[in-house]
Amino acid sequence: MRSPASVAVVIPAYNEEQTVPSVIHAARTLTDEVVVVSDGSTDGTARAALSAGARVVDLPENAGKGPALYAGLHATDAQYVILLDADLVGLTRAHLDTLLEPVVRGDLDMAVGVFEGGGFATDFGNRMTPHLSGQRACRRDWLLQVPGLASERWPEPAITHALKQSGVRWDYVELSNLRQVMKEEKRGFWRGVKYRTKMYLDILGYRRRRKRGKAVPDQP
Ligand SMILES: Nc1nc2c(ncn2[C@@H]2O[C@H](COP(=O)(O)OP(=O)(O)OP(=O)(O)O)[C@@H](O)[C@H]2O)c(=O)[nH]1
Ligand SMILES: [Mg+2]
Repeated sequence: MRSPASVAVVIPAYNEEQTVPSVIHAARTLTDEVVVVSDGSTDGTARAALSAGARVVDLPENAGKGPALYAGLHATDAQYVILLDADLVGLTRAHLDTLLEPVVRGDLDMAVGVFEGGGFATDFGNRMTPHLSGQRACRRDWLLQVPGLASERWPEPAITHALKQSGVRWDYVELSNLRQVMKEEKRGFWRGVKYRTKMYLDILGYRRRRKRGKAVPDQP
């Protein structure tokens, strides 16, 4: 049985036409409320997401994962949200339950998914930087008040900071036999390396932006 629309799955997707359909199909085994946000994708991401049964927020300009998430959270009124990356391979309903159940039970305010047994490269990457995981479940209203969410291109450092500051209960949960397509595979080796370098530089700059007051609370 499907759960009511108190749970939405929000998927930021930038040029992910290859993998987003299967992520949506798995998400729709849990809820009809599956929101994909594409901002300026130049491939068929929005069309593929629509065909796979998602609600699509298609923004004209690329602004980053954080602004996309923020727009997606406003496109639903569900109480709980599961955040997923669009490049997952092997996603099943069991992974969604693993993320959501501790939150709905009230044991955690946020569950953060880490890959286990999905392949050396992605397991290793995820184990090195589990705090950057895109797989999470929490209450939608908590996430919406995270300072910087709407303005940070890569929102995970802002979320991590908010988790520490607010003292909410969070923990990692294992997502077995799940992996993602790495940037070097998606974009080609050198473009992938370039994109990855830019991502890490942006993430490393978060603390400085926050201290300068540039990662500020967001207005709806
Ligand atoms: N809407 C939107 N989504 C984005 C943007 N940048 C990244 N994403 C999505 O955010 C998710 C994570 O991005 P990736 O580029 O795969 O980053 P990652 O998984 O942390 O990086 P690697 O492990 O290094 O490949 C994917 O679903 C992307 O499509 C963006 O600018 N806009
Ligand atoms: Mg990825």
